[in-house]
Amino acid sequence: MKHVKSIAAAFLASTALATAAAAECEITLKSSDTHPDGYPTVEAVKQMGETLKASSGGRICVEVFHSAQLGEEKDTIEQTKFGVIDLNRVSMGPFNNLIEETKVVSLPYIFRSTDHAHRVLDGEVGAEILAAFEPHGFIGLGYYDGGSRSFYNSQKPVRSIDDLKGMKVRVMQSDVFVDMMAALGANATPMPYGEVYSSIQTGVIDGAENNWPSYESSGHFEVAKYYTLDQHLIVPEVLVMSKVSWDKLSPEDQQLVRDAAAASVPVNRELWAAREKDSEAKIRAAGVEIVDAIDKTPFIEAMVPVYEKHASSPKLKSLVERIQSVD
Ligand code: GTR
Repeated sequence: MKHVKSIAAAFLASTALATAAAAECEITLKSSDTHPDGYPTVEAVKQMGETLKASSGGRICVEVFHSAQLGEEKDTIEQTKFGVIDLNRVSMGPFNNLIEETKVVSLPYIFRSTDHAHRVLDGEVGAEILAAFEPHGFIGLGYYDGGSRSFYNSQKPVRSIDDLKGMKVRVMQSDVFVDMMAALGANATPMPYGEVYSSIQTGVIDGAENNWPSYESSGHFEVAKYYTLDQHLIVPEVLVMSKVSWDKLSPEDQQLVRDAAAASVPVNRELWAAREKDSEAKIRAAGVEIVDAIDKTPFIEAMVPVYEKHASSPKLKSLVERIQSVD
């Protein structure tokens, strides 16, 4: 945290100078995030904005609209494609049906750990997947942390795959996750994040799946009190820019945007690590029944058909193999 504070202080100091030099922003980039203010992704994009404002001499600013003020992720992705929204911080999940390369980093158990994910995303495969956004109207600027996602529900502790059978579980709007649930014998209900709380509360669904910070900040832990740490997904978060907005910038300003985004990645990682611990502590103290020790092997084995269906083309298969071969 100390490191984060010092980075933040440096940003603020440089921004103060920039603000004095230039009275107002010539370009304001509108940025969307589903999470509330203070969440690590929201704060990282704000920091990116501070960096950009400073490096552009106060000309380029970022305004972050948190808490899904601009809409649910799938809708904001469309608006970003059309340049109505300039920047968007979303999960890779809702991109899966649009950009096939994003499926590879959304496959269950593709990453062995967060460290493995960092090594892959910081390397060649990560760069290739970011580059794959461009033909679809987006500029991939960087990856943020999304921890690992596990199942929670309102009915009973899940100790094995059998306990999931027949459960109605919300997933992000991606065919990969629908098939993941089918492979586990459960019924997937794809729906926007903002509808999950009331859907659990009213019994429309039995549960959902997410990481500690989202499970906590969304309040889902209040209505779904059984959490099983099966860690089936480590789905990266991604920061993208609309190609429409990007093309309006000079090459020099485009570089400033890229650099500012890159500088926000380590800030996000530090904030994430701290928030993950805080959220876990809060949830454990709230009386949630947590299944810590679960044998993941049957879950991993059940995912074979998901890989066969979603990563069988030579291109995607080779990306999977390259990810697996990263130490
Ligand atoms: C969160 C992620 C969000 C959103 C959400 C969801 O972990 O940060 O971008 O994808 O999950 O489940 O919809």
